[in-house]
Amino acid sequence: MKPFNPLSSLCFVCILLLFANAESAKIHYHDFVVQATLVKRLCEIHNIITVNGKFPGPTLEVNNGDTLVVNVVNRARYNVTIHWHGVRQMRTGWADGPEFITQCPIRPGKSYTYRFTIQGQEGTLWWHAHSSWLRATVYGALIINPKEGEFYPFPKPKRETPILLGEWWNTNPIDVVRQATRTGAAPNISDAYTINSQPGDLYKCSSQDTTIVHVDSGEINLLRVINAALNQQLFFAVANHKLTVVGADATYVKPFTTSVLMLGPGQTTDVLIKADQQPARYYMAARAYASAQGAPFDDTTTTAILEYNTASCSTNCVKTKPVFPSLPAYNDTSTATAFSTKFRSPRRVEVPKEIDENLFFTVGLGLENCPRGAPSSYCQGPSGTRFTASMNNVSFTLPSNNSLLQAHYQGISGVFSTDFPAVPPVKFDYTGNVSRSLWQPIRGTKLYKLKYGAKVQVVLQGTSIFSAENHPMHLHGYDFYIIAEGFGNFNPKTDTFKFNLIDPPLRNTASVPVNGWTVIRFIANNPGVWLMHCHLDVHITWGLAMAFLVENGVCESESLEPPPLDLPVC
Ligand SMILES: *[C@@H]1O[C@H](CO)[C@@H](O)[C@H](O)[C@H]1NC(C)=O
Ligand SMILES: *[C@@H]1O[C@H](CO)[C@@H](O)[C@H](O)[C@H]1NC(C)=O
Ligand SMILES: *[C@@H]1O[C@H](CO)[C@@H](O)[C@H](O)[C@H]1NC(C)=O
Ligand SMILES: *[C@@H]1O[C@H](CO)[C@@H](O)[C@H](O)[C@H]1NC(C)=O
Ligand SMILES: *[C@@H]1O[C@H](CO)[C@@H](O)[C@H](O)[C@H]1NC(C)=O
Ligand SMILES: *[C@@H]1O[C@H](CO)[C@@H](O)[C@H](O)[C@H]1NC(C)=O
Ligand SMILES: [Cu+2]
Repeated sequence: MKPFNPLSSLCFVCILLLFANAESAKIHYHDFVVQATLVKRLCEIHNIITVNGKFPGPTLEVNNGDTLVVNVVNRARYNVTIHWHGVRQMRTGWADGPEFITQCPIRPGKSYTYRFTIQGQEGTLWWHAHSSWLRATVYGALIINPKEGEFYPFPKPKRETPILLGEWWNTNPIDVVRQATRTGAAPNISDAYTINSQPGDLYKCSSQDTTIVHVDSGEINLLRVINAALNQQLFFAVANHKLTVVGADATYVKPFTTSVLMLGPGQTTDVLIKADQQPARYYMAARAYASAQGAPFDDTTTTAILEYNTASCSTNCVKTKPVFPSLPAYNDTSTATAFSTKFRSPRRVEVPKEIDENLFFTVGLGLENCPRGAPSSYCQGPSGTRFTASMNNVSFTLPSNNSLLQAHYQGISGVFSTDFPAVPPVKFDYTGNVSRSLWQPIRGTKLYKLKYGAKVQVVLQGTSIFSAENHPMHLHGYDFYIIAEGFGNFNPKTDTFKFNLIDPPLRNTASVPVNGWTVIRFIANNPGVWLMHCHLDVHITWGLAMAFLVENGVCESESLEPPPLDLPVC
């Protein structure tokens, strides 16, 4: 670490910033005990991993500017870490959570306290385990209200309801991913989707426990919809009711009305729903947006019930059958696109204009040839291969004896390299019929280094290697502007004109269209090591990830904080 000189004039401004904005902020203390818990779903009892025995896990509610101190105690038999999805974690990368990226895992019997402050974010985020596939059951909502004395940019709704969309396996999800890693085949698809952890009426043994959202006629409810599913983009709709989108990923958006939402895993969408229909019972339902042609997927539908209070009855009365919403076809890419291109910031925003780092990353699947001498049981992918995935032809491998952030901070070499390519090593027709000779990426733990304050543009280009599909790309430690998206190969000559540099939406997870591309921009003003990855856990398992190493700026307020004393070691 360079010595910090507070007298340097550059740092003067930083210090002022450091002490501004401290007044009404609160500190919230929580204990998260990660533990095995018996739950019954789909007629079977399973021992799942939860936080505090709750499924979904506890909802955290704070105000913008508050600090969270969460002591995570691991009483489960797996390594675990918790990620605070979408929280900027300014200078507090140690609290971000992805295992072997910003920390070593919390081993069974151990604990770690995450400390971080919410700065300038309002709306809905969530938290989830970020080790192996534990997030299948270890997740919950993180609600950020405006600062005290400040208000939503829309009339305060009468009620607010978190709607967590999840995915359920009739078996241990850790066994599912371990089997896939052992065989190289695609992991088993799930058995159900869930709303607030309940599959709902359309599944066996589930009607009793269907999630019910009560409303009074005429009132407005704010639904905070979170896609916590492991491997599936989901459409969501409520019968007979329009939804007014007012926020996403904890930023406000220019309100627009729609009858259906599409969320990739990791994304949140805040919608206002007015109880302006006949008092009755209406289904809210979610099911797959499955963009990959021919790939198997869970085609079941989860439901909850929006129940007008005058239409509810407690005993001795027959409940009317709820009205069912119309949902798009599983492969309805036009509806998904029409929805995602409606997002705008509420007003003009400062999008970085002069770009310092013009990056082009391909994202997609691949197949790895069976290593010489490996048993066929190890190569159960298509034609005796193993599934893989990559960005710019690098399939990301996690270190196993250190975290990237610790290795960076302590200057330990041999854990990662900083030669992640700025552009694909080979240019080809990304969305065409790609030659088989290009399908096998290399493996590596490669980071891309960014100077503090660099203005970054990344074109995320989907490939059609093996099969094209929509990838929900998530960047840790940042929100980014989504300035354009489109189909086919990105063409800088013709597509640059489509850039929205006026009022693009600010998000932490972008759905890269199937056979298409998305362009994002951000300023690298948060030092640390930040994972960028597909939020389909099946794809991150195969290596669809990379990480940025953002250097410190000149003064303390632009530098990564020192690690907490209880940071787990490997
Ligand atoms: C995955 O599915 C196959 C076929 O149905 C089954 O034999 C196997 O046990 C499943 N794996 C796990 C981990 O449940
Ligand atoms: C969607 O699937 C249906 C049948 O499953 C098929 O007829 C249709 O062509 C598909 N549409 C697209 C855009 O792939
Ligand atoms: C840590 O792992 C890396 C590669 O995974 C290896 O090169 C390095 O020698 C290991 N370091 C120690 C201390 O085991
Ligand atoms: C794709 O290209 C290969 C040769 O590179 C050819 O054998 C195959 O028929 C092509 N497939 C399609 C659908 O055009
Ligand atoms: C990825 O790298 C491997 C190994 O060099 C090469 O065989 C393959 O063609 C490359 N694919 C692409 C898309 O660059
Ligand atoms: C648990 O974490 C330790 C590092 O702290 C690692 O060595 C070990 O391989 C991990 N176990 C599993 C099952 O990933
Ligand atoms: Cu993906």
